[in-house]
Amino acid sequence: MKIVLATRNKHKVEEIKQILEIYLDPNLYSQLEILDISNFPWVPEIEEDGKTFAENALKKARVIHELTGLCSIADDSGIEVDFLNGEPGIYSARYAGERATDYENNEKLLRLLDGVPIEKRTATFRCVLAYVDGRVEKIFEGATKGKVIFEPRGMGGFGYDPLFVPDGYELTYAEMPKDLKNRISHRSKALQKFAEFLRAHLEYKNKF
Ligand code: ITT
Repeated sequence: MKIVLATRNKHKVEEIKQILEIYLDPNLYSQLEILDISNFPWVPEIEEDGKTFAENALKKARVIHELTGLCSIADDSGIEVDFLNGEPGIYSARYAGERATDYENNEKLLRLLDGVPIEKRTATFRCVLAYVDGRVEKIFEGATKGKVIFEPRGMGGFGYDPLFVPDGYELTYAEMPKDLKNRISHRSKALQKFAEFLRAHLEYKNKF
């Protein structure tokens, strides 16, 4: 079975593959051929003009399914900071501007939280996955709560990882071993639900 990940973010591609390997049994995982947009270089940029993670994820998955004819999964994700009324949220990738780097986005977030004490720096990382195969459209969500610390720590991961300490841990996402982030993250929780769906979906398809 071929699945196209509707993302241009290499870090997401890597994490999604690693997490699916955790949640799918080896036999099922080996039946999947996981592709991404880099396998289809002619696919144009997809504008994210939705008002929610779910709208954006569905749009990305639908466009990629229509253009490739294959099953598609899209991931729309970001961090919601309570003190900033949920910002950057769906604008996480472009918080400091259209082509902003992770460094610039992190700088902006720290600037806006300057002087805010740790107990008020609560945040939620959210991931919404959309699966589209032409007959079925499904949404899977995952969220992980934590805090935004005062300065970046750690070299792993991407995006806001160096600033986020999940509840119950001392390390940032960027300081953790990859497989720990992949077991507790917002993306992991959404993909665990997707893996359950896929297992049931394939069992049903194999019966007929
Ligand atoms: P695609 O749309 O091509 O998938 P993107 O990076 O633009 O790539 P989003 O629009 O979903 O994806 O924006 C997600 C942003 O949220 C991402 O660029 C990071 O800044 C942040 N983010 C999401 N998940 C993250 C994670 O696990 N760790 C750190 N930052 C994350």
